[in-house]
Amino acid sequence: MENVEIARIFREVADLLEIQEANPFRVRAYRNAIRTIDAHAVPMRKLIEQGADLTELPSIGKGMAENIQELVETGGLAILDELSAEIPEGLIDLMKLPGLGPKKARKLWDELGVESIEDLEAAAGEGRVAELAGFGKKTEERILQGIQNYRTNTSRFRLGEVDELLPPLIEHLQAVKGLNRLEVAGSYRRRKETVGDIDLLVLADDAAGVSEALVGFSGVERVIGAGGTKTSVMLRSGLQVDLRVVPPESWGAALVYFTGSKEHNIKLRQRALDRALRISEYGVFEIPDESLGDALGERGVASEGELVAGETEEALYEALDLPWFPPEMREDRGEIALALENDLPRLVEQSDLKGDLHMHSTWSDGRNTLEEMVEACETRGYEYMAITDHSKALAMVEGLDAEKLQRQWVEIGEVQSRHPDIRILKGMEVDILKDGSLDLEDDMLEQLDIVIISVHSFFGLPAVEQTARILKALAHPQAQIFGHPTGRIINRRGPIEIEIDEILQACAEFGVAVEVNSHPNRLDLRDTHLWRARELEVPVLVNTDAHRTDELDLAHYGVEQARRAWLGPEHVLNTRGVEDFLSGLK
Ligand code: DGT
Ligand code: CA
Ligand code: CA
Ligand code: ZN
Repeated sequence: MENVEIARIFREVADLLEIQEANPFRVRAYRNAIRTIDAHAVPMRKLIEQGADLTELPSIGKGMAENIQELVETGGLAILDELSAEIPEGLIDLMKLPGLGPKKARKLWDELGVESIEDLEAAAGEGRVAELAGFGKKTEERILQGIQNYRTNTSRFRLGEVDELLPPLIEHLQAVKGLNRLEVAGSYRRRKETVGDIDLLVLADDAAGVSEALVGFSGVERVIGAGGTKTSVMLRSGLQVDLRVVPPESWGAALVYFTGSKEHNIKLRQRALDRALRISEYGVFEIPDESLGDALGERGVASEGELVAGETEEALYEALDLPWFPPEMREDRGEIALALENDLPRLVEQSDLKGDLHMHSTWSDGRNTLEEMVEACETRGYEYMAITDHSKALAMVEGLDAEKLQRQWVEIGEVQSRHPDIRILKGMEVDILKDGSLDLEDDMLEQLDIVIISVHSFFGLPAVEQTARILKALAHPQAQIFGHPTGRIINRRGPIEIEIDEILQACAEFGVAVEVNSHPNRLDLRDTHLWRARELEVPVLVNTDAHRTDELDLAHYGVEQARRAWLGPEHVLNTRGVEDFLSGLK
């Protein structure tokens, strides 16, 4: 850890403290320390190695010296973890925009309810930012420009971001006369956790009309190319959209081709060639005898041959003696070989879920009351659910200690009697402390129906230490579910350093289930890790970690990642009825 990194982390702490409107002296202590550290020629780690007394440096008091020591020794800072857990993640992003410091971010949060870059963009687009005292029209313009630059620099979009950006465009296109079908293909359709660009396919009577409509969309920043059946534009959000107009007899072939993945397509092409067939985005064609083995024919032009299939995906696959593949499976991870040996597995679906076992209420950092969460789960047709508020280590979100937890149980009892149709399980998201112990007394843990254990601090521990910490927590007799196991926030915070295979093997050994946290910023465990969990027969739960009733609807993102790992309902514990579910937990 170099001085610049220490300074950067302290700057982040100071910003977050300022957002929190913490004591100004505390904020200043960090800012002054930053100046000293930035200016010091010798790395702090060297000084510590040499046993120097850091408090002899200007503006470094005892607390600051301890912080530096903690950073150098562990790579992380508990106070930063705590602050990040308390403040909406999106708000931290706001401060990466030029001209937006903590004071302005706080003001946007307080007065306009802005909690993310998307919120800010919407507010600025409606002119609401300019109306705030201290902002004005110029600032608003600078903010919009800043958002654009920020997006171009983080080049892949999270699936959840795309789901916010796409609907207005799709609505706009669907208003075009004679547009018969529209489908988003590419990685978006395969439900990859991040998306590079958008591949739109349309079936339309008037190709030029669709192209014009796309170019004329209000969110377009510039046109990359337009001509014939292909149009590409860059949206102001930084998202590129490639649109193709497809003839009806090729619809299925285009859908397969542009859904990809490229690797899946290559396997299909090979299989076609083995059958003397040629495959393209226009269809599957017979290769005329005279040009066999020479895809370009003698005159250097592809001789088309007879169209065998192309109108539907099913027909295209059938021409290759293959079943239709769910898009999530089209990653060339052995799906074709699997199909040749067996019927494809029935993948888990959102409608299989019978309960959600990870959510917060106003008892800790949730927005809705416990009863509102219960009602929302009932509305979604769940048979059971668990309230899993934070434990006391997350002091700033008012995590629950034993006494408060017992008071929560009284309320659960009351709410349960008012809502007899859904089973409310008593749960908690218990922090894994730095030493791997759990943040709640054993006798309390024993009384809970659902114990999720999660990391919310010391994200920066070195791999050996981090793995040992988690292994110890997993071995606790009351640990049932490992929540958002890697702690990553996509495009923002990397995963904690753990030996994932060792961890999953321990889960299998101890009977601990792993969560796929469905929040599109997390998707944790990710698809490849879920794949390994399946191999090791570690039970999986699809949870939302909802902090508001509407976030209960995010479950589909978790289901999609489970499908990418070929998980069926038999692998996902919360597809079972409540008694079976509970007996499947440790
Ligand atoms: P992305 O946009 O980076 O998230 O990933 P994709 O999978 O959407 O890739 P993209 O947008 O470059 O292309 C869309 C699909 O088009 C891709 O999944 C498969 C197909 N494709 C693109 N290039 C090739 C190629 O060179 N060969 C074959 N067979 N297919 C391709
Ligand atoms: Ca794409
Ligand atoms: Ca593309
Ligand atoms: Zn958590």
